[in-house]
Parts: sequence; structure tokens; C-alpha cells
Amino acid sequence: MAGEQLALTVLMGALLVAIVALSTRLENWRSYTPLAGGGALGEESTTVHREKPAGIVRWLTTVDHKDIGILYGVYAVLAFAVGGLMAFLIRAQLVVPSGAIIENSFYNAILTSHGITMLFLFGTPIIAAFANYFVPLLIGADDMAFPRINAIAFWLLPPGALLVWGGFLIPGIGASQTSWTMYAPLSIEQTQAGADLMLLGLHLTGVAATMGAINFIATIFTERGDDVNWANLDIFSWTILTQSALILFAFPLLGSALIMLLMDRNLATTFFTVDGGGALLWQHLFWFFGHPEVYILVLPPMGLVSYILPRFAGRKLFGFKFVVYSTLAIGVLSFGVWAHHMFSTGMDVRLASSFMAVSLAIAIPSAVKTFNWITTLWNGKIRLTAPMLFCIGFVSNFIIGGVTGVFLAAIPVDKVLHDTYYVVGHFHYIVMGVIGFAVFAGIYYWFPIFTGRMYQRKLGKWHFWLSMIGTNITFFAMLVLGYLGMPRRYATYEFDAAIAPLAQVINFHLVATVGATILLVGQLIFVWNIVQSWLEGPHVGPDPWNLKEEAPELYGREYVWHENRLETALADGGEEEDVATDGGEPTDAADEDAPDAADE
Ligand code: HEM
Ligand SMILES: [Cu+2]
Repeated sequence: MAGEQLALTVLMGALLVAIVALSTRLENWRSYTPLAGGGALGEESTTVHREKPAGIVRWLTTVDHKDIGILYGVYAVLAFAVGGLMAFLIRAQLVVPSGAIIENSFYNAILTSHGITMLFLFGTPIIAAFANYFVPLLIGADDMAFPRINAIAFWLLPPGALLVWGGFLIPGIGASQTSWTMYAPLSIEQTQAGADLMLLGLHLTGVAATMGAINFIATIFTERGDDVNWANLDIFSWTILTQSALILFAFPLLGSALIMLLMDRNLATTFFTVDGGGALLWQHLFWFFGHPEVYILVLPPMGLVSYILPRFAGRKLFGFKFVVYSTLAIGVLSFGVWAHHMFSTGMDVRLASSFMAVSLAIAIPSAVKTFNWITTLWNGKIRLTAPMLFCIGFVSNFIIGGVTGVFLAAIPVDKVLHDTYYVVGHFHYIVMGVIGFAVFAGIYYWFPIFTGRMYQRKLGKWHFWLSMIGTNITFFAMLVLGYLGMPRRYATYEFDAAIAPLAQVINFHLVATVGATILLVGQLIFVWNIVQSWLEGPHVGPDPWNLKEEAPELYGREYVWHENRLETALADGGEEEDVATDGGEPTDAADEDAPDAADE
């Protein structure tokens, strides 16, 4: 026994030494000096093959913020696909009351994994994808403040995902069935090892998010170009800054709570099991993280829309300052409302009322934003491109998602609707209809920059309409189901006719499933469009959205950067003109690839 352990320790030690040795070698080999080195940045130039390794090695060793942004993006879209298929299984299961296709325990596992996947493996990373790629470009920085920490933060995610899905991937250990909220005592009593793996995986993604947040804060504070000050910092970077601050307070707390839960499960501690509030303690800790988490997820999408929508309305964002202030206000208030998730736990009504008041107060800055978006559209010269359609869909879904949320924040309403499908409908209007839509708007808007090509516009519009119709059918049906009294998190259902006629409940489940199918078809079109256009779409010119003519004052910094890149045909880096003019040779060397684009 002791010998075995000794051998294992030695083995681990050797492994560590090997990794350290390897990484120091990689470091020299891949020395990263973005601008100081001058012209050695072109992808096609001969120098590049010495500086930047090709193929898979490049992606494994990159510390370039744009590459890392793309890695985050690919990772998040894959997670979205996995989470989406799980959602579809859930929907398919519920078309008949006794459950159509899967066992109850498997349903619980899928439900748990769907929520965790969507929030932690898709939501946070897809925002990091945009932020990594574009924040440095938008603020005129060479790269993130700590490029290597940036890479490490990303590379914690794949093992995190494997751990989260470990219960499914490793046969026989049993997947977590705790739902994403991991409420005690259920989450302590469950014996599946998959639950432990999931907690560890979550912990890892939290560490990654925190490292990323520190990096964004440092970058935005210290790496801005000379002409970028707080007053003209773009709205997207403002939301990333606020979001990073929220992450800094919320995720370490989740990490601590997860460790406590793991210890309760494995080391017989009693944080969440003792009488006198153990399980409640979990809820307080969890929701003190969990509510800010929803703003961590929604603020940057709001920033994306505030950034993109004006560009297709042909006028500046109305009330820029107030959009910034409302972002900050939401950020601060979001830490004061966690107990609105706990109205039904029997808390003192005076205490509950104060939480209700703060929750309702958040509606004010949210409404400020909504009115600013609508006012920006007013009398604008609106161009209904795919990103713009998704922005408009975002605003419309946000109104429904927001208003249904205000209802839930009111104690008497929540007492009726708590843990029904109404809640599921409400937050899906936000997570799918708002966060999802802003993400699509961002992907389409910046597609020309990160691929150098244009997507198929017609398919983009199909994607929008199928998503818009699918989202509203699916999640409106869920709101109705909630009113009918359908509880959430059930794999099967039965109804007392005195509560609601079963036939009606079945019908609305069917409607929701039809809606989800429409959504699914839309997403398949999206994936096809992105992959096909990335590989063979037409090259774009310097101003793919014709902003110089339509809204010259809104020609963003990232497009100035893009234009420079095309002019000098530097495929990478090269934020500043002097890099290109420096030695001149990248331009020559890269001529073959010099875009057929420039002609458009
Ligand atoms: C693509 C369309 C989607 C469909 C059709 C869908 C469907 C569902 C369904 C039916 C449930 C089960 C609710 C219950 O029984 O309580 C659920 C739960 C959940 N979904 Fe989705 N979903 C979708 C997208 C998303 C997205 C984009 C996110 C987040 C970014 C998300 C996050 C969640 C969460 C957090 C839960 C809660 C799980 C729990 O209660 O433990 N979903 N979803
Ligand atoms: Cu909340």
C-alpha cells in the first residue's frame, strides 16, 4: 500500500517536472512580442513560420488574444450544440405525461447537465470569445494585459467540460441529478460520483472565469490607447468591465461553496446538513452567486446590442451616458436581490419585502436601457441585416423576459408561480431570447472580421426568423404551462382535473416541443452557414457594412483595424499602421492572398 503510494507520488512528481520543462521550452520557442518585433506577424509571409507555428500546434500554444477569442468561440458553440441536444431530449420526453423516450433518472441527469452546460460552458465562454477578440481592438491595445494567463484561463475549460460531463462519459459512475442549483440536502445525499466530478468541473470553470475577469479589468484600465478615455470607451467594453467586476465577487464565492459541498459529500463535514439552517445556508451562498451570475451573463449581451444596433439604425446610441450608468447600477444592485429566489423558504416577510423592493428597483435601469434602444431606432435609417434583426428580436424578447421577471419579483405572485414552468419560460426568454440573440447578432456583425469573409445573408435571415418564431412559441407555451400549474423539473406529470385538465397541459407541452423543433432547424441552418461561409464565403472589403457612407461617425475602431489589416495584408496582429510600413516586406510577401476583397 505504502509502496504503491510512493510510486504514485514519484510518478506525479516526474510528470510535473516534465510539464514544467516542456512549458519553459514552449515559452522560448513561442516568444510573444506583439508589436515590438515589427513585421514578423504576417500569416503568409515567410517569417511567420518561424514565429507562429502552423496547424494544431499554433492553436495549442497561442497567446494571441484573437486566436484565444476564436478558441473560446468554437468551444462555446460546441457546448451550445451539446446543451441544445439535451434540451431537445427534455422536450421530446415531455410530449406524453408518462414520459416518451427516457428513464426518469436519465431525464434528471440530462436536465442537470443541460442547465450547467448552457450557463457555464456556453454562456460565460461565448462572452469571453467576443471580449477576447474585440476588447483589445476596441480600446486600441496590443493584446490583453496578461496574454499567457489568458491562454491558461481558456485551457482550464476543456478539462472543466469533461469533468462536468464525466457522469455521462465514464460508464457506471452515474451522472449528477441535482439540477443546476445543487440544493442541499439532495446534492449531499446523492451517491453518484458524477456529481463530484461535476462540482470539480464547475470549480475549474469558475477559476477560469475569474482569471479572465482579472485580465479584462487590468487590460481596460491599463492598456487603453492614448485617445481612449472613460468618456469615449465603447459601450461593449464598459459592460465587460462591469461584468468582470461581478465575476470577481461572485465566482470565488461559488468556488468556496462548491468546496464546502464537496467536503460534505466526501469528508463528512456538516456545513449544509446541520439543523438550524444548513440547507438554507446553501441557498444563501448559491444565490448570492447565482443572481449576479444572471447579470454576468446578460450585461455583455446588452453591451453587444447597444454597440451593434446603432450601426444599422444610422445614428448614435441614444443617451450613451445613461446606458453606462444603468449598466453600473444593475451591477451594484444585482448583489442585493439574491433572496428573491427564496421567498418560499419561509423567510420573515419584512426581510422578504426588502428583497422584493430591491428586485423591483432593478427594473428601472433595465427600462432605461430598453427605452434607449427604442429611441435609437426612432427615425433611424434602419437596415434589416441579420445582426440588426437579431438586435430587434433581442429588444422584443427582453421586454417579455423582463416583465415576466418583475411579476416573479413580487412576493404574492411568486408564491403562486414558484417552481412552475412559468419560471422556466421567464428565464428562457432571457437566456435564449436575449443572451442567445445578442450572441448571434455579434457573430454575424463581426463575422467579416474574424473570418475575412461574408456569411450567406439569406440563410442568416432564415436563422433569425426560425429562432424568433421558435423561441416565442416554445417559451410562451412554458409561461402558459406555469399558469396551468405544471411544476418544473418533472420527468412525468399527472394532473388532478381540479387543477387543470390534463389534455390542455399535454397540448401546451406539445406546442413547446414544436417550437423547440423550429428552433433546432434554425440552429442547424446557422451552423451550416457559419461553417460553409468560413471555408468558402466571398472575401470582404474593408467596410463590409458600408458604414462609412451610412453612419460615418460609427465606423468602429475594430473596422479601422480590419481595414489596415487588409491594406497591408497582414493576417494577424498589425493593429497599427507603423507596423506595416515598418519593413514593408509583409505586404509584398503576402501579396498572393491580398484580398480580392479590396475591390468591393
Ligand atoms: C435552445 C433552446 C432551449 C430549450 C428548448 C430549452 C429547454 C429547457 C427545458 C425544457 C428545461 C427544463 C425545465 C424544467 O424541467 O425545470 C430547461 C432548463 C434549463 N435551461 Fe434550457 N433550453 C434552451 C436553451 C437554454 C439556454 C440558451 C440556456 C442558458 C444559456 C438554458 C439554461 C437552462 C437552465 C439554467 C435550466 C434549469 C435547469 C434546472 O432547473 O435545473 N437553456 N431548458
Ligand atoms: Cu435572481
